Amino acid sequence: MKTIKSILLGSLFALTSSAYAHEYKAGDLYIDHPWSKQVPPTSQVAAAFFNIMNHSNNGDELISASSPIAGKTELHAHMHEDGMMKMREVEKIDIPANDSQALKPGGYHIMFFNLKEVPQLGESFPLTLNFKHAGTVKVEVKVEEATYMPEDMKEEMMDHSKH
Ligand SMILES: [Cu+2]
Repeated sequence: MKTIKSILLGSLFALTSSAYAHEYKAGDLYIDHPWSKQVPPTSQVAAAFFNIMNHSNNGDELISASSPIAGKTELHAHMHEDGMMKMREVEKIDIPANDSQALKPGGYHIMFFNLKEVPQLGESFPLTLNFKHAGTVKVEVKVEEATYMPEDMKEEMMDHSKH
């Protein structure tokens, strides 16, 4: 028999359709294709990535995030320290005026801890983003395969391989 808790958590997930564009707007900010890398069903952690375009003459900041799937949600950065890649929590993620900021593997990301239920491939889960100026926007994060890479990252790698 299903517990009430698992029924409630189960309803947080929905199958996403590729028929509609997966893009969100918060003021002058455009958030493109929020996605998460598939993790094992026993994982306690997951991460989310997306590109933010700022069509405003003023800079903005992503100041916090939250999701019902996680006990704790943090803004993270990856950085080189003593020759090693480490990740740590940051207070905010800057979004420059008339520019974009990419959250991607190896860079800035949203980190989920103490997962209450692990979203599986093909599912999506809600994420609330709080911006200093643009305010709050709720997006759906789509779970992608472990090998998934966004178009802009593919292009970056192609550029590097030319040199
Ligand atoms: Cu992290």
